[in-house]
Amino acid sequence: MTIFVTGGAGFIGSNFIFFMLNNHPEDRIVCLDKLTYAGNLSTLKDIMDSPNFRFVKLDICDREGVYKLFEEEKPDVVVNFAAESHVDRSIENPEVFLQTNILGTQVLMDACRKYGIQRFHQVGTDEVYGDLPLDRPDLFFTETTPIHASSPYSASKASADLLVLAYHRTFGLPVTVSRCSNNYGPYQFPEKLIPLMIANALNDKPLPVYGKGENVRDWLYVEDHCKAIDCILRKGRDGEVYNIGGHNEMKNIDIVKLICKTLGKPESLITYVTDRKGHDMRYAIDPAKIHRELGWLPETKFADGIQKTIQWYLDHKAWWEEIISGDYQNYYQRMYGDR
Ligand code: NAD
Ligand code: TDX
Repeated sequence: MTIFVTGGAGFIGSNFIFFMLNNHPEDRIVCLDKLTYAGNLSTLKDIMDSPNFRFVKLDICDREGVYKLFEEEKPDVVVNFAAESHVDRSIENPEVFLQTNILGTQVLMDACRKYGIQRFHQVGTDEVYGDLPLDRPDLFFTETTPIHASSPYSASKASADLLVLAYHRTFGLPVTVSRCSNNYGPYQFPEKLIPLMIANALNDKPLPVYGKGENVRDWLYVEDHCKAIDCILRKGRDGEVYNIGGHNEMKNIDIVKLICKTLGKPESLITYVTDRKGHDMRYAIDPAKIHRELGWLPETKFADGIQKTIQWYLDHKAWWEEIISGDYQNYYQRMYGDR
């Protein structure tokens, strides 16, 4: 099979490519990535010369470029990771989120319709369901929970999901959608909670916790997410949505304290800053459907995954230091300067 992986120079996409090359060496992977601030080609350096891998710098909104690549490569499967993915940035500047996350997805699906495809898989997020109250630990997101997006990011991802499902119903496009909880692991851009806190702690810089740090996220080790997507590609039913998560809810503040403890840094680095606008309180996935229908279960316990992740950032300082020394600094100043 030839598999198009969009956004493969980012966090989850790159982990997915590594997983697929290791586990399905018979497949050919073509990675399409615009290389925005979040795309880092150095992440893919070890596989650049692999015979069954090709990298193409391409914006998924570039219809002509996308059609040309479909004609040339004739993909069997498309897995769409390409997106603007950071909630805080969507609050600063929503427009690019609508362009990439909605219109880019449409271009890819139009190409699939025009050239034919066995499966278009949309990588979605649990944020489309909005949030759950802290005092109702019995509530979870299922695939039938109503869409109730809070941020421009989640609204754009919800729009994309709806469009993907509409292309299935209207045009018969063979699609699947997955909605995953928060991922953590190697190669996550140091603007997201876990890598940001690790990098700042190692540099003895303040650890900016939004509000009271009581918001709850449901954390999944990135490799478990990759395995779930692979499962859906091979066994999932067309037109279906699958929630992915591992029942691993944690308060932000507890994660930050755990990072301090593991790195031997004082909790006095923790700085409570102004809350995120519209900040979702709690996410919690019910993954019963993917377990029941496809047999998927997460394998990495948080206690192990977080230690592996912290060790990865310790062992790959050059990877994240290069990011922090670049354009990222201006962004950091804009986001945290006035807090
Ligand atoms: P990321 O920001 O690390 O990577 C996004 C990648 O997409 C980057 O390589 C970037 O260069 C590329 N990209 C952006 N715009 C593009 C465009 N117009 N054309 C081509 N490439 C473009 O994101 P991530 O955390 O790896 O997330 C990947 C996907 O998974 C996203 O769709 C996101 O919504 C979804 N998701 C993420 C999480 C999470 O916890 N990180 C959880 C659930 C779902
Ligand atoms: O500096 C920070 N301080 C802080 O308290 C940052 C960056 C975050 N936070 C809080 C906000 C959230 O409650 O930590 C929590 C996690 O924040 P993010 O890492 O920005 O993730 P989140 O907003 O939960 O969204 C993530 O999970 C779902 C991904 O970025 C999305 O792409 C995915 O869809």
